[in-house]
Amino acid sequence: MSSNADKKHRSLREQDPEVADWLLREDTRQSSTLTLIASENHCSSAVREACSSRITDKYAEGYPSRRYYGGCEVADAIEELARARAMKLFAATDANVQPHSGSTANLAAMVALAGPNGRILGMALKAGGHLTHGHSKSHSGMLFAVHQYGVRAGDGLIDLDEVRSLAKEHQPHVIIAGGSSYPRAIDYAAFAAIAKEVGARLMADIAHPAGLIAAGVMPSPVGVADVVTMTTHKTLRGPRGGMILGTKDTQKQIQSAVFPGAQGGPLMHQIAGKAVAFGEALQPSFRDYQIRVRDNAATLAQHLREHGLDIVTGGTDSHIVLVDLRKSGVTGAAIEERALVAGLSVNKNAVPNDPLPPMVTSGLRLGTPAATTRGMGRAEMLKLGDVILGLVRGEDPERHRKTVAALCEEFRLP
Ligand code: DSN
Repeated sequence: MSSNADKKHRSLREQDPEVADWLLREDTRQSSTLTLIASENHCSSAVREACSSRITDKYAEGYPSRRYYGGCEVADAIEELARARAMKLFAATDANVQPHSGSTANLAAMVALAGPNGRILGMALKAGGHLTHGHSKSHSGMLFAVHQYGVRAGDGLIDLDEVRSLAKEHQPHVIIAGGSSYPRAIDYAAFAAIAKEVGARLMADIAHPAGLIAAGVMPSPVGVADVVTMTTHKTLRGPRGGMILGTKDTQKQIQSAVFPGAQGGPLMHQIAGKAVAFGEALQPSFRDYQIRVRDNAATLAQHLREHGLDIVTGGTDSHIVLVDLRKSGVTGAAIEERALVAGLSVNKNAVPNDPLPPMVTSGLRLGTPAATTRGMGRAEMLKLGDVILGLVRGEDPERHRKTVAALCEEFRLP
């Protein structure tokens, strides 16, 4: 073990070598392999430091200046700082930084806007939406009357005429715009117009493109949608967690829906990490990073396409590249497994109208946030594209291990 590894988790290793060893193994796994999982990223050591600070011990149920426990003066200051930075970053007039996750943020926003048993219209998971947008196995599908829209069979794009006609037919209280494997920019103004036509509220879920949107690299729903939900750990490159942006009008409803509605005490250490990440995202270098994330995804998509793979929607406007493997005769699960042998983490993903079940799938979702954080650019995307192409062609994954290992050696974790 290197002397760096020796220094890591030193006190934990003395007290609990078993957990410390697993954590060291995770350090090694992350540094010696590459993640092209679109929802993953590597946050800074400053963010990680904030998340492992003593404030993890503090209960702070309530909101700044209105807590159910004493001794919250530091918690108040940190939460207000996180909120102020978030509002500046997204040009929003309200931010709730307490949601533990994107799922909790979505649940709270839907309860606030639709009420229990309300009607919601969201994108189906199998079309690129998210479990929490009304899937029958998620609380959203159990607690609300759900209708779902898909994407056009021909080009894989959202069909706004279908959204409008479903909205007119089902009169939802809330329409959700956003997804977890939709690679294109969303026309939030068109969604808002449909919502207005039927008297619905619009919720934009930007969990995936939040960082690109914060940096002005993709269009923002802030000021267009009634509420905007997100995670803080994907393209936004912060700690694991969720956030809801709204307006002065929605502030009270959102606050009660988050606490006491969906959660108890906020995770103050994560909120401290969010404050640090938002501070980082306000720096000019964050925009440069997001431009590279988008450009890298475009390069990867084009390279795979030029070499015969089908890319859903023909390309990407974001960090996501969704590969349709149906013509290639391999499943998403098979490529995920081969990629792991080569040292790459990717995830199998349904493509629109996928005939295969979710644990198999006909697709592969790739994403560039983490590789870009490591400093990779166009040349590396072409190399990684070649690795993926080789794996799809059925080449021995061991053959590609060296290429991936050399990239990991050259482009270190932050
Ligand atoms: N698990 C996240 C993703 O991969 O998109 C969303 O929940």
